[in-house]
Amino acid sequence: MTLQADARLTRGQNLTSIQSYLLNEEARHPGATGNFTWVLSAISLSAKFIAARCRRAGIEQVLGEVGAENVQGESQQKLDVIANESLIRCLGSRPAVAIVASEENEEPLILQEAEPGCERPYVVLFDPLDGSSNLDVCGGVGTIFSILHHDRRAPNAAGSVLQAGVKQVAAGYVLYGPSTVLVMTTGHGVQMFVLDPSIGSFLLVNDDVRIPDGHRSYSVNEAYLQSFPEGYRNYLEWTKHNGYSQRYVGTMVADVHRVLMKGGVFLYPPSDKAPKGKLRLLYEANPMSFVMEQAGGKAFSGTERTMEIQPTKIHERTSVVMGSPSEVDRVLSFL
Ligand code: P6P
Repeated sequence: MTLQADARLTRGQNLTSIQSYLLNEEARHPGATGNFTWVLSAISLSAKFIAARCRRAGIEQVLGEVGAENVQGESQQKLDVIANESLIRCLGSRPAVAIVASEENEEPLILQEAEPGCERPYVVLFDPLDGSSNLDVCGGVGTIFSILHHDRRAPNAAGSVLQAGVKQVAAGYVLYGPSTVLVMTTGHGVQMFVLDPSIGSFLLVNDDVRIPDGHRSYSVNEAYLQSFPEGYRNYLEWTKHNGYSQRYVGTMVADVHRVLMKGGVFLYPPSDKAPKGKLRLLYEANPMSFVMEQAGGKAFSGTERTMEIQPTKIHERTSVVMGSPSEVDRVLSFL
């Protein structure tokens, strides 16, 4: 056998893991310290752990509620807690992560005072298990993450967390469905990876995800239709006479991923039950908006671009309209 690799034996095997992708990207930035790569690899490691636990949820006694409520007043699922702890532990082991903020924690956690040597430590915000109430019915659930630079001038941890979405240096999500998909952006387009459980690696399947335009489909919980503001009701009435389909899982990651793959629009308007909208600005709307915009889509909260909203509270909520540019424009025209 000659020494050079005999490609015939591995032809067609995808061997671009998320680690090799990130290291290649890092090599393209001469000043890179590797800290950013470490943070993303921590998220990837935690995602593999969460995926494994979700796969066995019905076997291990981790379904159901823990009997406690989270800061949102929502009953915590056991896997919410497991996912949250895995992310905190994986990120906590990285010197470059100064602060984490989670849907499951009232206040941000200061993992370590930023080491003097670490010139640009990061803040990582996440929803550890979005849509976890779907777990008991084997529905798609997800992890959403957003990465910011730690703002040392901020008076406290919360101050460093409260940055507008345009300040994100990276964002993405993991969808735990029939396969486990990790979609991310660092501001240079959108990359998609799929977990190959046989080798335990996320493999690159698309290095430039673009949202299709022109697909007549919308995703909203129409049970609240009567309490939506008039503009949204008029748009949804219009769709009924113009050949639209409707899809809704009830997990933002699953619904938005379908819109990213197929086109259309995802809506969570204000309602009587959620006057500002239900979704959280910092660790749901902003990261998903970053991905959507980087894939050629649009993301608004009412008539305001979501990523330009200046947050005032960690768990503040917002309404959401995101998807194909022409469909978002159509919704906005009704608002
Ligand atoms: P509703 C899940 O609880 C979640 O936070 C998002 O993942 C999802 O888009 C939304 O709430 C679903 O809310 O009111 O339709 O059940």
